[in-house]
Amino acid sequence: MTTKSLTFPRLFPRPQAKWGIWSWIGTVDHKRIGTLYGITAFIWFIVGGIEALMMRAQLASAEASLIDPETFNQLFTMHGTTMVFLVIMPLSAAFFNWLVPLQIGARDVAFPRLNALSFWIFLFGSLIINASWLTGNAPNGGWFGYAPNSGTTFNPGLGMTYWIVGLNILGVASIAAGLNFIVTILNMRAPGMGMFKIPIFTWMTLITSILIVLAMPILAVAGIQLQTDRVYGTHFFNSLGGGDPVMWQHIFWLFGHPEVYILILPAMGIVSEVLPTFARKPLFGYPFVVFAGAVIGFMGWFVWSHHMFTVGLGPAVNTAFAVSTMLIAVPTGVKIFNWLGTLWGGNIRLNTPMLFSISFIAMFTIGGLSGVIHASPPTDSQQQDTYFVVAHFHYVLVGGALLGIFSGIYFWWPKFTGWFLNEKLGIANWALMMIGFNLTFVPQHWLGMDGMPRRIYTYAENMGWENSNLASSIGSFLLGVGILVFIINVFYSMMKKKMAGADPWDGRTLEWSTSSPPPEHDFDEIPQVKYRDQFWFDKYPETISEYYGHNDDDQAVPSGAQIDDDGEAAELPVVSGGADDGHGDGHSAIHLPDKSYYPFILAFGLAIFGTAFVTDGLVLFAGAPFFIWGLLGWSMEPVND
Ligand code: HEM
Ligand SMILES: [Cu+2]
Repeated sequence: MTTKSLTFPRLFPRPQAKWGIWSWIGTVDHKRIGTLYGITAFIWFIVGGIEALMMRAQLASAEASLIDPETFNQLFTMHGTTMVFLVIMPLSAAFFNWLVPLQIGARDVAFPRLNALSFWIFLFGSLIINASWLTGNAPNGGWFGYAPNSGTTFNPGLGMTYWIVGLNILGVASIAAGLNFIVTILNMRAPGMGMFKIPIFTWMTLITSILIVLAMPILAVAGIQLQTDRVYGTHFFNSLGGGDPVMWQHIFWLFGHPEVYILILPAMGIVSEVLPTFARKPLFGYPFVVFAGAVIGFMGWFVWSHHMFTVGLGPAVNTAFAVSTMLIAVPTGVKIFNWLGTLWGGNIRLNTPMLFSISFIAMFTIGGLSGVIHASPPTDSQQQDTYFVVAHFHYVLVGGALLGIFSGIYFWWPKFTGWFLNEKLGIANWALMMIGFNLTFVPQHWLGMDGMPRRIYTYAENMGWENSNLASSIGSFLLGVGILVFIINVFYSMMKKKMAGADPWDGRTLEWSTSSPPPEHDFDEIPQVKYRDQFWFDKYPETISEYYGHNDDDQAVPSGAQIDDDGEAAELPVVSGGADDGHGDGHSAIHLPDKSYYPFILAFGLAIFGTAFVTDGLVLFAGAPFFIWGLLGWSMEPVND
């Protein structure tokens, strides 16, 4: 008995166009979704950067009046929120999307339409938050929105509602993407690729995705509680109503500290791919780097109150969190030593991606060390809420995450596009960013030690902070020029188009075995994996014995065999490219997910729902048709129609 599957009437045909806007709106291709994340996040990086430069212009001299206090509050809130949720996270997602299927030998992620949905929800969420600028009501309560300041008593405007609604919508996008990558990495690896043959970047993607799926719901709960306090008069964080504003801090940092690892682990994965390639050595201590990443991800849940040493939780609690925070320096140190071990004795090529990766190690270590300094409650009680803290987190987020991401951009750009970014402009980009970055944030360490509070829109002339602030502001504009040189490099190289070929760097992992850019189906044949760095050993089989102490044929695996983690072989039909699949529909044996508009339509409906919270409840009804249409169309979308 055949089951008749329900179909939902198509209001317009499935997207077929290979190019043009409709091909992007209907795409479910992980590579295209990666590109969409990359371009969108880079545009927000420019916006977040301009917000930062406006603040630095205001702080370049004492008692300046370029920017009024309320606007300054909105600037640092939007800058912090933008850089964390609209720049570093989606730039990492751009790499996850582009690289994970290629690195594990798959043709796409596990849920391609869900992947598209994540991107569109992210886009609409980011537009909703930034639309607040147009209403003059941008969020102003800081990127961690402390209660009771973020409640309506002190903040009656819609700014913090934009913040909460926007972050909750972004949370949906991140959680959906996180689930997608966990399932993809656990289920879609090529035959033979056991867990300890997965490239490090993909491992860090897995750990980051698990953190995202666990941490984002916590922020969502806090956001909903704050929103009901703001709109429906509940008292979660209102002490007059029996609530507790300190509870907001606990809930926010329970999310917030794992969040910093969500920001840094992808960059650590990138650096762990770049260093071996340009040192021409396998990563030193691969298992230790994997375990250190997992331990960091795990211990990251037990340190959140180090953000609250001065709240008054008492010596016992402070001591416990001081110890857990200092302990987390150990797995971080293990990674740093393994990166240095990889460089040690290597045949080093100092090109742009390598310069960014080596700078990452140095700058991140500086940020890590200032972190260990204020992991001790007594010193933190002097540094809390000063520019020392601002310097610390910019060393780990700009010196760490951002420099790591730039290394990845220069490293995989030839794979994404088929052509190189210009090396000379690349070095200029790196040098300007490094000089600008250090000139911006080094002086902030001693400004903080000298008592300059963070988030002040100006300072008195007699404080003696002028020179350091002027240097810091000049540095930030130099950093801005560095980013400008990067943009020039992209357009200049696009004109020059110096072609790169499939494997321009003599890479080690599977993404370099495909063409540049890869074909839509990624691999003509699903790769067979026997070793970590399989592509390297495909190219240099003679080196296998050097690394594994045996020759290739000892461990020969029949082609097409499915290998589980213990290396046991099981017969599977060989999947090869091009052959007709016998459906008489001209489709080859390579099945690719079909394009679909429904993720876009569903995300659009959800976004309209969100705007109802900052406009009028009735707007919900405008979102409902799109939401229902998207949901039903998607769930009843036939395959290959
Ligand atoms: C690219 C150059 C950057 C410059 C020049 C810069 C500059 C600034 C400035 C001036 C502030 C306000 C400090 C205060 O008044 O307390 C700030 C705050 C902040 N920045 Fe950056 N920043 C940059 C990049 C980044 C990046 C890449 C991140 C990554 C996530 C980031 C995250 C933050 C956060 C979270 C805050 C705190 C906002 C708050 O107090 O609510 N910044 N930054
Ligand atoms: Cu923390």
